[in-house]
Amino acid sequence: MKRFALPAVIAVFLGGGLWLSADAPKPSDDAELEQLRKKASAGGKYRMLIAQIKVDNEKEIGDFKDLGQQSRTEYAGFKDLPKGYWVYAKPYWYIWRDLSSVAERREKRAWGPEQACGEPDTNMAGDIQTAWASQSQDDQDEWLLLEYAEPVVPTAVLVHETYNPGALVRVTAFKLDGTEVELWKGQDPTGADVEMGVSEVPVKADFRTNRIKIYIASKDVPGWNEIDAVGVRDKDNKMHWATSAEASSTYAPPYESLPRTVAPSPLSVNRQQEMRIKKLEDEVAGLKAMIEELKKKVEKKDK
Ligand SMILES: [Ca+2]
Repeated sequence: MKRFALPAVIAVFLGGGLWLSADAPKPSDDAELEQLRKKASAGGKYRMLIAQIKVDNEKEIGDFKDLGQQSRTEYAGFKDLPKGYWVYAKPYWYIWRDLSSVAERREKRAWGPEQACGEPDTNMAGDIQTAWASQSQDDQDEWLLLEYAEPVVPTAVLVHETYNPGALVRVTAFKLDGTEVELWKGQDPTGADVEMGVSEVPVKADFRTNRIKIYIASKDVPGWNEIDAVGVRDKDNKMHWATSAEASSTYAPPYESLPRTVAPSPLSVNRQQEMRIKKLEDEVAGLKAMIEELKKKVEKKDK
């Protein structure tokens, strides 16, 4: 794991035999950056990278530091940082959402972003809990960030839309140095007039990525715009499915509010049923309001 420190030291010595001020090594290619990302995951201890910031000078810290969970939102000039597990692998701070050991034991919550992981498993259109749903139907635009096991050069992103499709407007990828790059922007290939669809977006990238972010114009397409899976096709035509996911919001309750269980307990099944009923009630309330409005319009016309 000292592979990075060593070339840097050699480079400094070769470069005139002087100790230069602790400038960060410049990871130049994807392979190096991937090694760095692996190192920053502390041997797979962490997963779901939610932020990566470059901070060259961490003299106190050295080349590597597993700092543990932090809730600070600002650091070294960066703002709005998410709460998570901080690991320094020079020259980046990586902020991870999950401890792998905890995440692996978790069951998928109904409509949680984790429902967008893995292969498609929602085989019909509808408000079905094996797909990700945002918290509200149309209150804000949404995004879904997918993490994949291995970085690949993507040639297409396939978004499986299973309820109120047609809201996909943008696809980006994160380079291994943390930069977000737009791969596609436009009108959803799946129209809002169909029940479900797979939006295949061809993309061109000259870098490897294991994090794809999709943007959903939820305000423009009425109802929950649910996503069942997001596949990435690589240049060898191989499909990859996400291993972790994070979203702008979710209809699922926070994990902290759920009973801690390894297998689904009757309690959590009840809770999921409660959530489902609550969601149906919300929809009914929305429909009632719509009917009332229509009634008023009709009455006005009659007058
Ligand atoms: Ca919507």
